[in-house]
Amino acid sequence: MLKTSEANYDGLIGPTHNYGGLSEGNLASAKNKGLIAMPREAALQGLAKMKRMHGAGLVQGVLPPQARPDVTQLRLMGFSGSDEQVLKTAWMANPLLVRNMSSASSMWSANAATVSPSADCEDGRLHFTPANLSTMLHRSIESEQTGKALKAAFPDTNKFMVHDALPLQSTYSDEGAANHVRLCDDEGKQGVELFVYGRDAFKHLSTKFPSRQTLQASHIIATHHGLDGTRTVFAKQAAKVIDAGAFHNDVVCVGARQCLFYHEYAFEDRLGTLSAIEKAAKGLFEPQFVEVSNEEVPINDAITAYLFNSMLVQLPGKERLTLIAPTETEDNPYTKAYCDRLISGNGPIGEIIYVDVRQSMRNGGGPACLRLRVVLTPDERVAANQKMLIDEAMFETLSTWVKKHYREQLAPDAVGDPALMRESYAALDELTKILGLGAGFYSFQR
Ligand code: SUG
Repeated sequence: MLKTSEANYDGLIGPTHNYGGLSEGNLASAKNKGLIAMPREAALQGLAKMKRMHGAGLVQGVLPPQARPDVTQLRLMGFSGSDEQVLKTAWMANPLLVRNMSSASSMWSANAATVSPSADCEDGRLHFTPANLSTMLHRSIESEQTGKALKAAFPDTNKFMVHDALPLQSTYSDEGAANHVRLCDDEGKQGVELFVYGRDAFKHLSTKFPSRQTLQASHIIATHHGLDGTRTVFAKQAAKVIDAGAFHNDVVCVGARQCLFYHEYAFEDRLGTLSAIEKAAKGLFEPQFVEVSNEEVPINDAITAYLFNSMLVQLPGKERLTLIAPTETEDNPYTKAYCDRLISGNGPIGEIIYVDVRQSMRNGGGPACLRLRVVLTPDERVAANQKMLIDEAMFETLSTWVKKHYREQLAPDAVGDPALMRESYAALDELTKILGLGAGFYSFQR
């Protein structure tokens, strides 16, 4: 019998995947700027992770890439003519703008939206708020299409509520589920939602690097979703970890079920945060805190090896949780030694699986960045768009599609090439049918 469980919706890596160095404060993006990217390999790595999760017994969904370059945006900037003319003239006038309009960044679906399971929401529906991603230009153009993709994946408005993104203004900066953790006894029961913000927009900035999530945005989302205030916690991310390169909370913290796994430096007020979680969970479950000290894993190693950007999952048939970590965590002596100790102990995490998502990692996107968690009751799962779920057959179809359409290599300047635009749009046009997205899903189809 089906039971309520957590599905992962991964962002399918798009054909313009490249290293543009567009994200200030994201150390990998800055370091790898200008490298030759491998879009085909990147997309296949992402699909291999999805297949593995499906094979391990989890519900696995997929969200389509967005159309890039985003010619609609370039038109708003004043460029006109055919799509090719728009791209050519924009590239001549302002290549950096075109680079921003060409990123495949919607692959990091942990930033697609904040999701609250129906068990937590007052109206009993599953709520989504697409993230406005207002801090980074190349990401600030994602939310409208994300909303459409979520509505295509979760069409029944009696069961699902897809809100509009918050206004595109810095007070409301929102980066979605990457700054949100849900803890619970069992996925189907009421849980505790933890919102981690980098700054209070009404106070002075305290970080050198951008803090992309505001307290104000988190408050509004919790209100829109109809969450119970006594079961909701707002915690400030430590300024020093943002400046060390943790541009989202999910670079230093991940949680699942009763377990919160985090670096000791993650929160500005560590003890206050833990006791607020304990208070919010009272009567529901006993939180289990797995804290990693800076002595065991120095913060800089935690960030470069992306230990906490792992998926923490409850695999069917396993007693303890499994950490799906990037291979970079295995390569780093501190994080590898820590992981070995972790699973030999008797805490809530009992197994580690390392996955290769190196192409995405070079842009600062680990296994957890690539997925949006959606808790689905059996009814909700049936109501979801079945064509956007991955099984063996869909994995084969999508792998064949990638091999047919994607370039093997891509230098950042290739995004000014109209041929790449034509290839990408042709690929996405075919994808609309594969995923049952409906005609006119992409603006170039309208
Ligand atoms: O927003 N990188 C993404 C990585 C997002 C990772 N997501 C989570 N941690 N949940 C970002 O910084 C780099 C693109 C470039 O430089 O070409 C980029 O957008």
